[in-house]
Amino acid sequence: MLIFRQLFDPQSSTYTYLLGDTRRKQAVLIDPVFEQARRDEALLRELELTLVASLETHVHADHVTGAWLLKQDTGSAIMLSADSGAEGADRYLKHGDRVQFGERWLEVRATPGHTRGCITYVLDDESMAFTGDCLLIRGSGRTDFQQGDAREMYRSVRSQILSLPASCLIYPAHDYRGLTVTSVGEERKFNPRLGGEIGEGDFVGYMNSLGLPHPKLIDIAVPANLRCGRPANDAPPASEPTWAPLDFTFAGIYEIKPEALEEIAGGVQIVDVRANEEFAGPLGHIASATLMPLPELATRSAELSREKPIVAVCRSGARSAQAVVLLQKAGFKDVANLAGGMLRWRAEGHRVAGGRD
Ligand SMILES: N[C@@H](CCC(=O)N[C@@H](CS)C(=O)NCC(=O)O)C(=O)O
Ligand SMILES: [Fe+2]
Repeated sequence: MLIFRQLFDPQSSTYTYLLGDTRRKQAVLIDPVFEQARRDEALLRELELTLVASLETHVHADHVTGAWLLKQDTGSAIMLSADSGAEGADRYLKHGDRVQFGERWLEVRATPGHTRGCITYVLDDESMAFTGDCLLIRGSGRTDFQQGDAREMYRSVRSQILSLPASCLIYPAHDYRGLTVTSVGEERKFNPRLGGEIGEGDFVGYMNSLGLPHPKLIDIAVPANLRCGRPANDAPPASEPTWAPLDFTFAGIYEIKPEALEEIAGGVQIVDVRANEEFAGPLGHIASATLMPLPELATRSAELSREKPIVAVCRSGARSAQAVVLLQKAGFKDVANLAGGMLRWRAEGHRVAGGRD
C-alpha cells in the first residue's frame, strides 16, 4: 500500500512529502527541512518505514535542507538534479530517471525555470506530481534569482506538468496561504499566470513585474543547500539530549523506555502526575517518584529542581505527555515522558512500591 503524508514547516511555509511503500517498508522524503528532521525521523520510525532517500526538487533559497542530517541519522541517500550545482549528493538525477521506493517509483522530469536544476517528481501511476517551486497552487515560483528564467518556466509547466492527466494531483514545495493541493485540470483552467490562453510573452511580462523581496535566509540557505545541507564546520546539529537514551515522537516530545529509566532512576526526578488514590492504588508507583497530580503541576513545579532532568509518569503515558509539555513551557529543559506509563513499567517486570499483583 502507498503511504503518503504532507508535512509543513511553518518557518518557511515549506511542504515536505513522505511517500512510502508499506509492503517493502521503504520511503522517500521530498524536500525535508533541516529543523524538522527529528520530526520526520520520528514519523518514519512510528510508521515502521526505512528512509531510502531524500529527494530535493531544487536548491532552496528559503530554508536549509534536512538531507545531510537525515543521511547522518538514517543512512539515507541524497538525490537531486545533476543540474543543481550541488556537491555531496549520492545520486545526481536526470530527466527520465526513476527513483524507486519499495515497489513504487517516482519519475524525474526536468522543469527548469525557478532554478536551472528544478525537478518535478511524478508518481508511477501519474496520480500525483511534486512540482517544487515550478508550478504553485494558482501561482508559480519566482524566476528572478538562482538562474531563474521565465521563458523556461513557461515551457516546463506547459510541456511537463500541465500535460499530465487532468486528475493528477499537484503538491508544491510551498504555499503562502495555507492551500495544500491542486490538480492539473484546475491549474490548466484557473492558474492566473500559466493557465487558459496565457502565452509565453504574457507570462514573462507578469514575472518581470513581480518585484518580490529576496527570501530572508537566502544567503545562508543557498550555500548550505549547495552542500546538500551539510553544516560548514561539519559540527553536529545543536543539542540532542544526552542525559538518557530518548526517543523523539511525532507528537513532539521525548520519551524514555522503562528499562532506560530503571538504569538512570537515581539521577533524575521522577514525577508521578496521577491522582493520590492511583498513586497509592493497585498499580503501585516507582519507589523514588514524587507525587504531583497533573492539576497541581503548574502551581507546584517550583518544587522541582532545574538542575536534574525530569521524567513524568502516569498510568498509560497520556497525562504525563501533557505534563512534559507543561513543564517545558515552565522552562524545564530536560524533560521526558515514561513511554507507556505504569502499565508498561509493570508489564515489563520493573519493581514498584506499594501496589498489588
Ligand atoms: N518571504 C519568503 C519569500 C519566499 C520566496 O521568495 N519564495 C520563493 C520560492 S524559494 C518563491 O518563488 N516565491 C513565490 C512567491 O512568493 O510568489 C522568505 O523570506 O522566505
Ligand atoms: Fe525555491
